[in-house]
Amino acid sequence: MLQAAAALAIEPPEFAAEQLIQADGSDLQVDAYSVPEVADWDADGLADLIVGEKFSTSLGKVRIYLNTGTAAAPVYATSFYAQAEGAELTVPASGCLGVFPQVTDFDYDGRKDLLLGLADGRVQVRINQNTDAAPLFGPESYVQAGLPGSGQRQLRCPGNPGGGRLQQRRTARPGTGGYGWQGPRAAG
Ligand SMILES: [Ca+2]
Ligand SMILES: [Ca+2]
Repeated sequence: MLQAAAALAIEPPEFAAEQLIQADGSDLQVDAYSVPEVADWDADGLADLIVGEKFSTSLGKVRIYLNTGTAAAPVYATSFYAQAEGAELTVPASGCLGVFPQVTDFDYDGRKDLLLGLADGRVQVRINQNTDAAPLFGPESYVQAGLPGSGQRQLRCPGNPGGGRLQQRRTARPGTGGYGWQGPRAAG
């Protein structure tokens, strides 16, 4: 009862006046429909900005703004685009979404990968085929939903023999309290 009362007494957060993030000396602005995420892209200990954009009527791209300042006072340089298979990574865009990027180690190999939310509702996976500090991504695959509660999922990898379907099982990550996926990787 006392805990419930204490929870009700929590004050809502108050925010300072808005400010626009600066990059290379001016307001950071992508082509359209920015979708930002904060992640340490180059593994130097400083959080960087990863921004999805609608590049054109039918294409979405992912821009990277490296932090050249400090953790407490980030300074962002000019951007570059995430690369996949030797070119700029692009996804199909539509309406008000270019791409919704999420940086995560999807195959749990210690190197960051990209999960990309698409305008058509699918979730694309791009596995990092280079180092964690200089990510370069392989071909696309898509998250497959398994049976509800089964703890299993299928990944579709177009270039993989045998129909391109790979099965992974959800397992506990020792010592982390979290979960990961074990089994064949989508690409690599
Ligand atoms: Ca960084
Ligand atoms: Ca990985």
